[in-house]
Amino acid sequence: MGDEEAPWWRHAIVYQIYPRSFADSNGDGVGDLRGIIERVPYIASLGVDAVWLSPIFLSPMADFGYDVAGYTEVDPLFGSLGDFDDLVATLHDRGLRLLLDWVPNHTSDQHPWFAESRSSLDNPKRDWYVWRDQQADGSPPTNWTATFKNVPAWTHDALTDQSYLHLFLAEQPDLNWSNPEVEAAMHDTLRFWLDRGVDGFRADVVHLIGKGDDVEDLPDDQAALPIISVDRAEGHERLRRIRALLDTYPQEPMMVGEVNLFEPGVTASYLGEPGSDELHLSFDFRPIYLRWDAAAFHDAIDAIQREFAEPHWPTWVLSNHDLSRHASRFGSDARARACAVLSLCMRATPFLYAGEELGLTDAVVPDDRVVDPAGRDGCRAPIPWAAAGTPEEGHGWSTRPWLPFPSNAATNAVDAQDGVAGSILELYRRLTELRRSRAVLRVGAMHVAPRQGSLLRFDRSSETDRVTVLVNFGPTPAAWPDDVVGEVVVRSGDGGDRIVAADEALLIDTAAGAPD
Ligand code: TEU
Repeated sequence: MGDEEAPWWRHAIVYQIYPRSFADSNGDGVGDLRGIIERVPYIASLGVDAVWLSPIFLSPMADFGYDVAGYTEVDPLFGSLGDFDDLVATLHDRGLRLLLDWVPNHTSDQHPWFAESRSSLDNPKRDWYVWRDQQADGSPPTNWTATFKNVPAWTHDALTDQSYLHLFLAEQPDLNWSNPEVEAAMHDTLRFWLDRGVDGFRADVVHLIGKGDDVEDLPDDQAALPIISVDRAEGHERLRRIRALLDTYPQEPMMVGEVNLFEPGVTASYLGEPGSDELHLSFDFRPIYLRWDAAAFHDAIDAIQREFAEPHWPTWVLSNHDLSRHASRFGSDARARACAVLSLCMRATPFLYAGEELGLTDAVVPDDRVVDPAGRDGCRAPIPWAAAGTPEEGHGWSTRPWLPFPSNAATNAVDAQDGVAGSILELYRRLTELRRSRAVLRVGAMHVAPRQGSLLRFDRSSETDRVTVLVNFGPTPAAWPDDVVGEVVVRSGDGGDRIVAADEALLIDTAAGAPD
């Protein structure tokens, strides 16, 4: 697909903000929408194109917003609908798009729909959720286990002596997507935000909407974690109807789905046929589970590029709010810097998790500060805007925030890196600027070279331009392959002439040496 015709989301770099931890405008120790508005100049300075906000909706926060009690209300912790409108306007003024996090599989148990559903066997909304009798021996209706706490995915409710399904916490009852009223109500929630000008959605565990009230026992290995097993034809039909709704809006809304499935080709299948009737983009999480190893990266990248070949288009993500940050997983600044080159030169829409541009590591969270039921607090630590502070306080936050700061907050704070040559922040800015100015990095074809020891190599090419990326995953320097002829545009480390240092990545301009 030529550069000009490519839709915006193929060109975009998306920046994920975890609102609780980004910036706090009212001094309650929790980030909010006004805080984000104040930092829009910073976001724009990163050279990203769109912001994805983790959920900001009314929520009792059992899962920090992924338990929604009102899909069309902003939680007062984050601000008001007026603040939201201001955020949209402020971002749009800068040419930045906004994606919201839509949570279609489950609501909060405090959602009025669930309150009604739970109230009696014959309530009109009873069938909006999945209710079943216990088995004769008192055991849960099926063998499914919930994510997070290793408990049954069913909770018994004494009021009506039935159990309801929840693939996550008991506070997150699953909606019954077999019920057309549920589907219609959820479509309305999309319309509400699209009418207010949002540019799209990240759809939480969206493959799970293929499930409705058709729940039966699963083989033991699948029952242990049903969220990575549910892959049903109905999900595709329901996504086609969502896509048809999105396509009626002039802002070309984009939906990127969290598809937590791992069989080869399955995440791409949620883009539909021929790449235009289901999700626009689908997360593929194979990269976030890789160890620092050339062969592992090679094979994952190669598989993703093949499975998401035209007319599909892949995403690329190394960190998010659900698992240890990649600077911590890979364990060194050099590797985090190499990842910046890798991520921003990939044929994919890169999703950056706020703070990765600072090289942030996870926070060390003492037992008495743990708040997440699934142990994910470390990667959700607040952004350090200023170097001055302790693990608990300061760093540009007026009040002690809800979680301690990342372990490298002082050295890697925004004000310690802003404008500082050689900082990882400036490396990210240089790379986003290059991706913007050099179309081959955004939409050029990608060829992944065969495995070559510790060196990963891929080439991006168009009719008029060509670049090569080399990443050395090994502990010792590696030589450039002989046939790579060109000049280094960006290097993440300090290797020498025709040398890639250990844990270093290079972007090389090979256009001059490209064969005609
Ligand atoms: O995550 C789905 C999911 O599969 C993760 O829960 C993952 O398995 C886990 O975090 C690994 O530790 C989405 C959201 O990203 C997550 O934050 C929510 O908690 C979850 O859905 C429920 O809405």
